[in-house]
Amino acid sequence: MTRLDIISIFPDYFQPLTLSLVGKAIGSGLVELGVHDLRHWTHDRHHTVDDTPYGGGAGMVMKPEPWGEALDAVLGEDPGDTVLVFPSPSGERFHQSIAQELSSRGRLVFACGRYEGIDRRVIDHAATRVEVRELSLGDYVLNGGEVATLAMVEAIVRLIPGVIGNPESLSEESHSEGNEGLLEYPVYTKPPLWRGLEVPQVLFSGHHARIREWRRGRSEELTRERRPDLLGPRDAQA
Ligand code: 6GU
Repeated sequence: MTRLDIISIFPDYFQPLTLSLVGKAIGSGLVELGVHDLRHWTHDRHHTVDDTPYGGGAGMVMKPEPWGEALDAVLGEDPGDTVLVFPSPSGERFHQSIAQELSSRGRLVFACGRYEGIDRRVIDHAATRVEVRELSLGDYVLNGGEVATLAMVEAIVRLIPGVIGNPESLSEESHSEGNEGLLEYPVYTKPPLWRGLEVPQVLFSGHHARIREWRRGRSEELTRERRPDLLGPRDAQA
C-alpha cells in the first residue's frame, strides 16, 4: 500500500486521478489518496495564502504559515518512509529513474505551489524533518505545481507492483531501464493494409530473432533522429 497526499489551493485539479489506471489502483487498495485544500490551514476571513515578496519584484509569494501548518498536519508525528515533493521549474529534472525510485516508497506528499513560489523557509524547515525533493518536469513554465503533480503521480503509480496487469510491457517502453535508454520502436496492429500504408513485412515473419533485430534498429534510428542526447556523447555526433 502506497499513501499519496497532495496539498493545493486547487483540489479540483486532482479529480482526474479517480479515473483510469490511477483510479483503479485506488479502488483496488494498492494506493490510498488524500487531497487537501491549503486554505484549510488559513485563519483570516479571506483565507489568504500569498503576500508580496521581500526585496521587491513582480508577483506574489506563498506565505509560510499555512504551509507550515498543512505540512505538520499531513506529515504527522513520524514521517518515516515519506518523500515530500515540491514541484518547481527550478527543481531537479524528473526522470523515469526518479519515478521508479518514488514508486517504492511508503508515502509521497506533493506540495503544490502557485504564484512565484513558496517562502523558501517552508522547504528548508521541512527538509529537517523529512526527505525533500524539488522536481521539475522540464524546461518550460507552468502556472503551478498541480499539472506537474498529475504527471508525476501517473508516472509513479503505474510502476507500483500490481498496478499494471502485464508488467513485461513496462520493461520495453521508452525510458525504461530494460530498453537500454532508447526510444520505443513503432508498433502496428490489424489491418495489414490501411489507407494504402502497409505493416512492415518482417512483423509477419514469425521469426522472433529477426523481429527483435528490426525493432532494435528502429529504436536506434528514432533515438538518433529525435533524442541524440540519450545516446551519450560519442554516438550523439551525427
Ligand atoms: Cl514541477 N512546476 C511548474 N510550476 N512549472 C514547471 C514544472 C513544475 N516543471 C516544468 N515547468
